[in-house]
Amino acid sequence: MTQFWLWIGLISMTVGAGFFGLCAYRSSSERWRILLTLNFFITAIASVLYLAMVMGQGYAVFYGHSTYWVRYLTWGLSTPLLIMVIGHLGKSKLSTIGALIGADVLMIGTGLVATISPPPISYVWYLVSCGFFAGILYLLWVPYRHEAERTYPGKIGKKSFSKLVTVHIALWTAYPIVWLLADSGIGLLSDGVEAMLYTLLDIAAKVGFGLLSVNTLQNLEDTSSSAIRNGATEQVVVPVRANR
Ligand code: RET
Repeated sequence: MTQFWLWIGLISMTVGAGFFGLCAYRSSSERWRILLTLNFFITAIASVLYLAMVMGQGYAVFYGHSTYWVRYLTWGLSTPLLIMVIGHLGKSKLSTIGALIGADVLMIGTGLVATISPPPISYVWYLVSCGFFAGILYLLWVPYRHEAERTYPGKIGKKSFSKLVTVHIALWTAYPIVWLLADSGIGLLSDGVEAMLYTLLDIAAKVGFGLLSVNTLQNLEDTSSSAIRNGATEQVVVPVRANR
């Protein structure tokens, strides 16, 4: 069962990377190219990870529990890119993106230490990692959302960023829950179910979230261009009236 889900992961990530890569190559504006290139690398990193896991690499047994430690290595690379995607969409301040990436790297790093430590020390590291995760949730929900809504005032901006942040938080929150239920934590899930859940989460958080980010940029651009069109009409109408 584990092998089946790893293959599903490899195929989905490769298709996703091909799609985002092709779109990035064909994109007409810099804003789109940046977004699609980031999504390409997020899925490309994941396909490399799944290829390694399909071939039985990056796997080890620590203190009686088995784990694909290579996941943490690739999460350490792909999650900062996911943060850059949302920062790019919201035109966030560098200080906000920097804080998010800092907390993220520490969350994944301490999560890896939790995974390779024996209990009860593993739970101490798990809690430390959850502390950094709580920092990420705060940064996304408060400063990030407010900055983005200030950049895109109006209904569409508010709706787009609330949806983006809510989906992001919901998906990311599932990872520590799986960790706790799997062999790394209380051991309630078999290796096959763990592989299935992580694969489904990875597909949703990388390919699904990538598609959502594309949809969000499309909505934001549609709103900005209709605002410019409305503004332009007023500028044309006003001088014409004044001349009469
Ligand atoms: C761990 C265990 C320790 C506690 C916490 C975790 C959080 C992991 C997260 C991973 C997200 C990964 C994504 C990958 C996509 O490329 C390390 C499981 C809080 C949030 C989105």
